[in-house]
Amino acid sequence: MKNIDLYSHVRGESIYIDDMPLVAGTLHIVILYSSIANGIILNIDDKDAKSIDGVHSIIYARDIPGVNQIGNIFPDEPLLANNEVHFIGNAIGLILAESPEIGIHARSCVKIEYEEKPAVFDPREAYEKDFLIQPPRTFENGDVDTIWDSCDLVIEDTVEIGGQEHLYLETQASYAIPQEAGKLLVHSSTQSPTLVQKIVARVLGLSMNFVEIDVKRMGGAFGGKEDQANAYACMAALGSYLSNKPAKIVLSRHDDMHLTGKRHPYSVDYKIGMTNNGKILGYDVTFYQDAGASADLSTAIIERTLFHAANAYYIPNLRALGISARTNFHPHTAFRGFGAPQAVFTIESAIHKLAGKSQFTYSQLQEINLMKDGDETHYGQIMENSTISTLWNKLDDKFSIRQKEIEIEEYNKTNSRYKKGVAAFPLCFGISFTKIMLNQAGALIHVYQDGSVAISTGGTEMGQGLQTRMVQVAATLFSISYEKIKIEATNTTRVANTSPSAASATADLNGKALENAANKIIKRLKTKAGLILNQPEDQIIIKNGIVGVMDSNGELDRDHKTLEWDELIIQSYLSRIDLSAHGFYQTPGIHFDSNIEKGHPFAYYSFGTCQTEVTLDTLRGTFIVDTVNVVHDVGKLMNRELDLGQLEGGIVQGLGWTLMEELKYLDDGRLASNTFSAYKIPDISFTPEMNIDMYEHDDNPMGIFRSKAIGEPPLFYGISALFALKNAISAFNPSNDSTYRLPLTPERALMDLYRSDNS
Ligand code: LUZ
Ligand code: MOS
Repeated sequence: MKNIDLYSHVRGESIYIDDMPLVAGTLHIVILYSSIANGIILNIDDKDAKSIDGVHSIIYARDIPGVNQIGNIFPDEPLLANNEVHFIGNAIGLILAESPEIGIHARSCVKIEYEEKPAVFDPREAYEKDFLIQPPRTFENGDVDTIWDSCDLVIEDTVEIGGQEHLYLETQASYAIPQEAGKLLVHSSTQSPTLVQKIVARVLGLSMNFVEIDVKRMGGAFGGKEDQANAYACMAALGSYLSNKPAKIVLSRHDDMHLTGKRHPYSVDYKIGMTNNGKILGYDVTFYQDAGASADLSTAIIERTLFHAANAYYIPNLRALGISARTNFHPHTAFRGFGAPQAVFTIESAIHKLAGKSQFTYSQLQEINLMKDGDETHYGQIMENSTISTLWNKLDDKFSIRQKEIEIEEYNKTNSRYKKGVAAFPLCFGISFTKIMLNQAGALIHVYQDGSVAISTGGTEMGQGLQTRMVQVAATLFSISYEKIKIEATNTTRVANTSPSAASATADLNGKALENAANKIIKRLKTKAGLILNQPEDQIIIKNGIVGVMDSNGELDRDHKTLEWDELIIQSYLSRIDLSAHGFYQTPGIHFDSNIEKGHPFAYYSFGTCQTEVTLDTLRGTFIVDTVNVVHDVGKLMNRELDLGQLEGGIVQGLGWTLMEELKYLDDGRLASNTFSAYKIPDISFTPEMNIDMYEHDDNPMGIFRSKAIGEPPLFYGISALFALKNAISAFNPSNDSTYRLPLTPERALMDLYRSDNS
């Protein structure tokens, strides 16, 4: 099935918030924000700004009718500053103007005086000063402290990991429109409609049933709109509520880059030990997470870091400590992978470093330590249905892991200007929200009298194709044509209590809720059809829009009387049968006890392997990623085009994180890489050849139609490129012993090519 948005996307006809026709009287919001990283506001002089023609008003914290608090997990984030500011970009006031241009001009006329305070930009320093979001957490198994004596090789090192800007094509946006009797309709570019509803209601002092959130689609999100869309929806809602006019906010790219948090930078210490036969026995790792100025989702993200400390390996003695430290940066947030990429990069760095000090290659150590069914993870979940060894073997069969390394060694012997590098990589990623409570979803189906169908779920469309998949689910279950089904915008009045569209779990959760709703309607329809066809209802079958009786093979009996779908629907309607149903799903079997940090948090795991080859120009430090070869477990393939879209997009986004995208801040904490020219993301000419092999099987009942989650896992493949590049650098400069640091940009590669020590 093709993406249902294909034609409107290509023709530029798809509607995003900034494309919506303006309601008369709409005011435009421009945010007044802090230009210092930490301090107290002494005075705001906005007289000149207010006197500008077309400026309606300027709103501050004191004008908020409800609670000035947008923090969800922790209440530590005011919507608008109460005297204090904690990062550059901290919102102070909202300028309501007749056009965005007038608002921007007015902003330049406001003078703010501050008393500056020292700021902290380093999570280790924040930890020393006890600036913590929550007490550190430890996940542990075995006995790490005593295992080192049993190891033949023990190393310790530090890893530095950079953040990543989401760069969704559509910036943060919201449009609030007053309704009658005090109700408010808020269009929001959010992954989390219910969270936005809850926080808007809190800020305005309304109950949730006075706030309707509507999400047609987002122009990309990548985690950046899981929590951070809240603020902008609240701003539009507040502007609208106080002015009693429609109010709209669409961030400029520049404001979006300054105000919104990124993927979390981490600084990590580890110790790892193995035996002479390559078995890793112990791993002790401490993650210092740079959370930024408020909690946002940082605690959930560090939790996922701890879960993924061992990636796809079995390590019998492991201790992972997670420190979420408060700094004076924009609050960092969810980003595809949600803390797991930092964990996976760290364990891969440790294994790569071990390989360099032993007689094994990196890929040999990876293979020796792969997890097997029956292994217990450090958080207590027993591995089952693992395909990781199968995938590794398939990668080897198809792309010859060791042989490729030997070919590249040969190439490097005879080439000096260009050096090549290759690295293989296994991935294990847990599927489910780590907060058990979030693993629920609802759906709503209406079948209309003419046989057409409207479906709604709590999932949101961000370009990933969720809506297409949901139509496919309904069409398959009813066995009618896709054209008969229309999917509605996600709206809190149709489906309530939605979980964020996140954690790669959206199609599973909402698809299964939809399945639950569809089955209720199908059951009623079969009862009616049984009466019409004069057969027991369990003998009725609906197949490709035809309703009839099953033959001995369970197929439609062509010799028996049949009727069309549309005819069954109208007959059911005339018999006063309910043609609507609500469906619900909660993931069964998952649990976690955070007192002992053990449980079974994941419904299943996503597995995959890849092999990446790079070519490095040793004169310039520039490189190309030649190929990324992938063998990925997709379960029972449901939609090849959509899965391929996620695989290719994820790989390229992962490569951007590891090799190109570098966030640069000035000494005062100001983001310097605040434009597309200063912050480089992969473009089409950077995109490597990708050979993607989808490994298909039938063994995943926890996925929708036995498929497997595909949203986040492919991003991790970008990690292998960094090790391939490191190998290419070492082929030229064997004495290079530089820090494991991400991203490894051309600039850094050049320095590593000509460095002579660990400087
Ligand atoms: N969001 C969330 C996520 O709230 N919980 C999670 O476990 C998660 N995992 C991945 C991505 N987003
Ligand atoms: Mo996400 S990082 O699945 O919003």
